[in-house]
This record gives sequence, C-alpha cells and structure tokens, in this order.
Amino acid sequence: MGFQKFPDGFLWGAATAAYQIEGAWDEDGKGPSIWDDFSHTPGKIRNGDTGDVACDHYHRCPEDIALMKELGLQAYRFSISWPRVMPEGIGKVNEAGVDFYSRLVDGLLEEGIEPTPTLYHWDLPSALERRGGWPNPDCAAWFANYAELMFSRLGDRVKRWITLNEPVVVASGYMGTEMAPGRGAPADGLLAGHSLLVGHGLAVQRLRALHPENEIGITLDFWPSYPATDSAEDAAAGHRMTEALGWFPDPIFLGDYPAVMREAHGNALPQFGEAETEAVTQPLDFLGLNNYSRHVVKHDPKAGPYQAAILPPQGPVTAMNWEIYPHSLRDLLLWVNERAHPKVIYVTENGAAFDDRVDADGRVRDEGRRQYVRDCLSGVHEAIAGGVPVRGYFVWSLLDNFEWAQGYAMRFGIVRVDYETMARLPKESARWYSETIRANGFDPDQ
Ligand code: GBH
Repeated sequence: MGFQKFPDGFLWGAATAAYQIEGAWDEDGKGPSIWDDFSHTPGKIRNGDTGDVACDHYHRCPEDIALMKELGLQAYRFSISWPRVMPEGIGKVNEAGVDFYSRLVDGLLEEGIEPTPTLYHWDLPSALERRGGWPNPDCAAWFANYAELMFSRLGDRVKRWITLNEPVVVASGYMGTEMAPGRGAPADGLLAGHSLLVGHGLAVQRLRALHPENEIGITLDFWPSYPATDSAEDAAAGHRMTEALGWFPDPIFLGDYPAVMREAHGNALPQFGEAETEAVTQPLDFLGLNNYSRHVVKHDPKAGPYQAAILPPQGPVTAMNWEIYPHSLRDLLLWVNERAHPKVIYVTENGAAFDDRVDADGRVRDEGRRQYVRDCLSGVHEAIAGGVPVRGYFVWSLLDNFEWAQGYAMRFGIVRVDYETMARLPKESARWYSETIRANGFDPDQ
C-alpha cells in the first residue's frame, strides 16, 4: 500500500480521564463523586479495586507531562473532576482543585502540547446525585454553571473544549447496575440522557458568550451494528440498531431524537422545549468520536427495544472480549459524516486492552495493540481520502489505568504503569506511535 501520510496539521494525541488516573480522591478539598461511592461499595468493581490512588497522576503530573513531551504528543485529552473544583457540585469553589488543572494546562503549553479538557467524564459530585443526579432536569444548569467556572478560569489558555464524554454510558449508569451510580432504572436513563443533552447545549452557549474564540464539541461513542446475515429481517434489525445510535447525535445535529427511539419508548422519552432545542442544536466546532469495536446483530423479537440480539464476537478479541474489528472506525466516520455533517471530527478515543507482559529485557512487546491502532489509523486515512474532515486522533490511553468495573485488570495504555512502584514504562506501541507522529504517517504493511 505504501506510506500513509496524514494531512498537514493533523493533530496527534493521547487521552485519559480524571477518575481513571488521578487518585487523591479526597485530597486538598476534593468532594466525593459517584465513582468514589460506587468503587467503595463491595462487589461493584473487579478485585475490589478503587480509584483512590489510581496512577497517582495528581502527584506525578510534571513527570507525566515530561513523558508526553518525550513521546512527541501534540495534544493531551484529559478530564476535569467536577467535585475536585466544586466539592458539592454547586456553590463553593475549591481553589486548590482549580489550581491543579491550571498548572496542568500551563505545564502542557510550556511543552507545546495542546490541552484538550473534557468537562465531564462520568464523575458526578455525590452531593448532586443525592439531589437526583442527571435524571433531575436541574442537573443541566448545574453542569452549565460548573462549565462556566472552568471556561472563566482556563479559557484564556485552553483553546479546545469537550463538554461530555460518552453520554450513552452516563445514561447507562442509571439504566443498568454495572456503572455508577448503578440505579438499574431504565426510565431514569432516558431522563439522564435528556439533561445531558441540554447541559451540553447550555455549556456551549456559555462558552460562546465568554470566549467566542475558543472551540467546543462533544465526544460520542458508537459501536456500529452489522447484520449477521443478508436476510431482510437481519438487515432491518441492523438498520434499527444503527438508527438508535442517533440518541445523542440526532438531537444535536438534526434537532430531535431518532424516530425509532420515539416508537420504542413513547412518553418515557422527553420532548425538547423551545429553549432546550435552541441550546441543544448550537453549532459545534467539532464532533469527538470514540470507537473500540462493533456489534453483529440478528433479528430477535424478544431482544431489547429494537428487536435485535447482539451476537458474541465474530472473530479474535481483545482482553475485554471485544472483537478486533478495525474497519468499524472507518465505517463509523463515513456514517457519522453522512448523517450529521460535522464541521470537523476528532477521534477522541481508540485503542485496545491486552494482557501485556514485561519481557526479561524490560520491554513490553504489545504487538496486538500496535497493530490494532495501526489498522484503525489506516481506516482514518481512508476516510480522510473519502472526504471526511478528520483533523486529529487521540489514542486511548496514555497510561494503563482504572478501567471502571474492570478495575486495574485491563490495560489500555501505550505506557505501562507498575502499580507497586508507579513507574511508567513506554510500551513498543508507544515507540511506534511516537515515530508515526514524527513522520505524520506510517507504513501500513509494517
Ligand atoms: C470508553 O468507554 C471510556 O471513555 C473510557 O473511559 C474507557 O476507559 C475506554 O472506553 C475503554 O473501555 O456490552 O458489548 O454492548 C467505552 C465504553 C464500553 C461503551 C462497552 C459501550 C458496549 C459493549 N463502552 N460498551 S457491550
């Protein structure tokens, strides 16, 4: 195929999230979040792991910035812990928390790395969960006020903001029991989704008022659905699942929830009021996309709201038991571009967990991860050639970290973390990624 060169200015980065790496869960005035509460509840997380210490990034921030510099990263996507800067979620500001992120931003800028903060990566202040959490419509305004605080403190230096990470997963924390807060209340998930959309929109409006020169977008995750067979029934099931992916992008880019959701959920799905629509449909500077795998689906009248059963992985899998299917990223980019016509797209997460081992010579030869990232990037290259405006890519993740319900059992990092010593060790995938950044491309056959 030959060397695949990316467009000039293509932005190469890596991503993390606050609860997964920071630790210091109750230090310097931080309030608890629903993930602190959840991980402290016996039985919720594999091996009883918690994010209390995580990668100790809160104390090792300068070292981690030096590592990013060494790898040649051009951008760093991190998230801000809402209860670290507003312990109760509303009201009092914790200046020590704001200072931590301010120092992080300054440290990145000093090394020429573009700070790309996400305002919400799942760690709702516990105090707000006690007031009803995201299913409470007031949560939209609480979020916007917190967002405005961060815009006012960091907007002079941060140029690119992400409002929410994967609102589908946030809503699933209310629908199901595997992610915080784990309510197991399906109707609450739909209400949470609604507040998330409105909160996102209000935050966009606040940024436009305060820092119109800054850019803002949202990060959505999608597992594209492919029909199991070419029967008309399976094709229709695949189509319904694909339409249902519109839960978050459709209100933002097309003005309302997809018809399949209205049909499936009836009155349980809220309507958008006029002011809500105005907020939710605010034009965005970019769309962030996360992708890890795909679903193969089959028609099944008894399966879920869309009569589609998700089949087991159809081929080799990662440690998460997710099918290794790099084409899904390319297909997703084409689909989203066609449906939503975003001005710009950043791939804000993509990567893989494998059971890495440190060889006797001290190297981590994570060939599976390297090949997965390489093949996904080939798909990005192909999408760009096909006219999709992808302007950057963030690998998940910079560091091995707390993988939510899986705790530390799953390693997604391009850099290994030794949880005994907290030492950071770049894996072979990190070396390859550095070289790719330096060359602004790679040879897909190597
Ligand atoms: C992202 O979530 C997160 O943003 C990040 O924090 C996390 O560490 C990373 O990915 C790796 O997991 O049950 O077969 O339907 C990904 C969340 C998990 C959402 C899998 C979709 C569907 C799998 N995704 N889930 S399945």
